[in-house]
Amino acid sequence: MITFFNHKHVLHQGRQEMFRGQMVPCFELAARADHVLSELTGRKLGPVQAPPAFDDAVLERIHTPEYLHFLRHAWADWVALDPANVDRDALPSVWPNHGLRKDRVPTNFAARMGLYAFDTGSPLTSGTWEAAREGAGCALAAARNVAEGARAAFALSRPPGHHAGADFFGGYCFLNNAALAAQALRDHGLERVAVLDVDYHHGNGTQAIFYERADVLVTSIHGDPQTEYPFFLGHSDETGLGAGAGYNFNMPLPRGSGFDVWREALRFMLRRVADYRPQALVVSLGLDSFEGDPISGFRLRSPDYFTVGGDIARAGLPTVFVFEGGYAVAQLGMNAVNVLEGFERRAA
Ligand code: SP5
Ligand code: ZN
Repeated sequence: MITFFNHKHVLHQGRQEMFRGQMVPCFELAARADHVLSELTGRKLGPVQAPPAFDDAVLERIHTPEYLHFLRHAWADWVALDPANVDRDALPSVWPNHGLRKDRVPTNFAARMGLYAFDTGSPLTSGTWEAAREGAGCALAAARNVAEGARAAFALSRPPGHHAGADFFGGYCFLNNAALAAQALRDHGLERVAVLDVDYHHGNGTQAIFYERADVLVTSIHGDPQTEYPFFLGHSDETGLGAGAGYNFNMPLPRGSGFDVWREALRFMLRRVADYRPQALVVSLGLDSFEGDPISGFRLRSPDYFTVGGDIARAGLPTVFVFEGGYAVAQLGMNAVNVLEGFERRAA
């Protein structure tokens, strides 16, 4: 399969995120994407290309113009606040929750950071917009490739996307690449698209974006939000709303779950996908379900990822893989490519 690689990913390199009241080094490192790329190349998975140019207007298919405006200008605004900020990443410190108003956009930059963010773990840097924008281009290119008849394509990019909503960032995510891919498939004329999110963390952004829509089914397997990030969404009783009622499925699993339990959940979700009769599948491919992941709690082993890829291939759907989380950097390339190779073997 073809891979669209975001060469600009290095422009986004957060320094620190907040954890238990302290600043700790970011887990979402530039080396992540490079390891996957070198493994892909070494194992000859297929051609690797840069995504073609695209018009920013397509981002508004998923994100609000106000939020995009904020992201595009955030770094300049941050530095305007204090010239010394060029050497500091931007993080929010105040949020309009608990009865505070969200209907006015403050001019104060720190306040606008809080309006558009939901955590203190997602530093915004000088190159965040450019990196995220090019990553969106990878997702759009992969979707187009699949809409034009490819069996599968891979969008290899960072920062990841599935925690980002129409008008918010968080969880290391700024633009929702998987949602952009699903929407692009719709806009290329496919009537029903399914999303399968296998990242350890619930894809709250993707769920929120499609929650009231029947044309994109969202399914997710993840750590139980009672104990796992992002905590405030991802329960099994979230099944969609309005026109979207019945088109959202969550399978939270306890921390410590191994591949036997996880694979049962995958099979359950693939049945929901099959029942929906989609014309294409978007996989939010997080590898943080790995036993060695430093911030997660499932126990999948490296060879299990071949099986994951094979199971997904047996759905028989044109498939866009979108890279998400996974923080065991040394094994990340192997685990990601095991999924893709497992898929290709079964799909052939
Ligand atoms: C895309 C994605 O996987 N985003 C995940 C964001 C998780 N952010 C919260 C991380 C909490 C870190 N916990 C550190 C535990 C250290 N032992
Ligand atoms: Zn994750």
